[in-house]
Amino acid sequence: MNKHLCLLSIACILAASMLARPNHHGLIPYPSKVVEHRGEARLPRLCTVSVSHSDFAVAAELLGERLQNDLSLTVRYSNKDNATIRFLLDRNIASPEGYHLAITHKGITIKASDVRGARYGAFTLARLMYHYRPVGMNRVFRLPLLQIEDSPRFEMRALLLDPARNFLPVADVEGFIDRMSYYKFNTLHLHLTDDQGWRVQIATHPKLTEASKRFYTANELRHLVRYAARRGVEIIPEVDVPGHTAAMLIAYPDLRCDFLKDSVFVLGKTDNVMLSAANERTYQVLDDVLRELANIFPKGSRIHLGGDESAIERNWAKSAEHRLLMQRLQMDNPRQLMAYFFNRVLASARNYGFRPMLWAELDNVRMPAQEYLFNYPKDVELITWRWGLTPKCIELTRQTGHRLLLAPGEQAYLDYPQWRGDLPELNNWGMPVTPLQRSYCFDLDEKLYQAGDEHIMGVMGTLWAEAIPNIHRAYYMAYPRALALAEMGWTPLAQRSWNRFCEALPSVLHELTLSGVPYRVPFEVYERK
Ligand code: TNX
Repeated sequence: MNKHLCLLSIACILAASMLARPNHHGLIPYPSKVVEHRGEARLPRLCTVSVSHSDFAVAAELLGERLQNDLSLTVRYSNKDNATIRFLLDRNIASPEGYHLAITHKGITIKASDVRGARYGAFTLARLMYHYRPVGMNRVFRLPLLQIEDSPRFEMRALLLDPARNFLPVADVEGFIDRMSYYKFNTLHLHLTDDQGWRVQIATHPKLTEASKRFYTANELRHLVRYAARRGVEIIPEVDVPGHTAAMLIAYPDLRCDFLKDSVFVLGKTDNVMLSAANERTYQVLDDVLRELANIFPKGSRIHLGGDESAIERNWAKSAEHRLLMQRLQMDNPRQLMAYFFNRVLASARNYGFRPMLWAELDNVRMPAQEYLFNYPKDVELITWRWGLTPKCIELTRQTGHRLLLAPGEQAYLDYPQWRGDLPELNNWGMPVTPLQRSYCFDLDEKLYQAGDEHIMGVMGTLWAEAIPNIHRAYYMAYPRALALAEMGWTPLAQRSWNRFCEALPSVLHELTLSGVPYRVPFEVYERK
């Protein structure tokens, strides 16, 4: 064969195989739409960045921080039209979290209608630049010519941290927020109170934090709220009542359901005590707590008020004061007192401008679960979590019209081990193993959503911390499974692909390694073929 013809056919085969290979571009969560053109754009090591709208300055700064810190590029902010990377306002982009990213020979543009979208465009670009970073002696950045149109599938992508069980210093929470926002999570649920500790200082009831060595002051939380907001993350504080309240009851024993008032219990060991629903002081203290929290969190913020795992049969059901209250309210079942209790506490929350959330509890936690524990008011957003009950919760809320966040035990409980014999090695009560593939595929395998399931708000991964002593373990348990949940929450169903996700993973893991973020190496991903 003629030498030229031979070279040409090799080139054609190579080009064809490159085009045929589905290219993930190292992107997790994968965007709604990626169009690749032939060719590449070269970027100078001194990048200029401009914004057409002052609101987008924060997106440009966050991009600059990533490029300088992770990729050693020099970034200059400019107001010229010929900057290498330009953020442009485009009011036609319908989703406030959506963006268009174009990499062309003439430079890079990120268009959005809102700072939220501009920020996500910046994060996608930072991820792409990391994936295509020059290696070895070559110092030139070459990016494929791409056009990305992207917006989230669900409005809420959340992770939960549990400083109540094991306290996390402010700086640790900041680092965690940086990382999660980069993967397009927009909500951090902070579980601030539980049996093991009350972690927010309340000026009107100082004893709440007396038993804790460490807790957040109001100013520290204010700082965290601002810090998170700059990165597009809303913090949802949780004050878990009327169960999970041992720490509160150690501080104020008079709030305790009368049945157990005289018995001694050990902080951290007892998880079945409850607040009294019959004592007016309970409502007064909770009102004070909510008023003070309203001074920390912006008006209109969400607040989570718990409602999970209340041992009603062991407490309210056996207590004389609660039996009297039931008589007065003409109730025949102590579980109905939950509606009474929460109607009062929710009234305080609303009064201070909060949007309330609760854990979805069903009256029969063994299948088949038919009813709610009580009729939740319509403005309460619910989180489904119990093993086996997510489909039921979706079905019930489809009927009642409640908005529902998905945190299925089978998929999103990031405190459970990622593989047989893996961490956590302490306080492991026989937790079910939840591998990465389950975190990625559970909702697809179970066909969790139907067309028109507008009431589903999104997804949340929970890092319950009974067995997570510090932030390093929190990262290890979260990653890479949080990436699977990030993609569940962001990427449209039609684009979800376990194989593509696995192919993009090494690039993201590399970045986590270089950033010093611990994670579990998912060896099974490499064995899957
Ligand atoms: C159940 S999930 C709880 C948490 C525990 C977790 C342990 C939920 C609403 N309540 O208090 O930490 O299980 O996996």
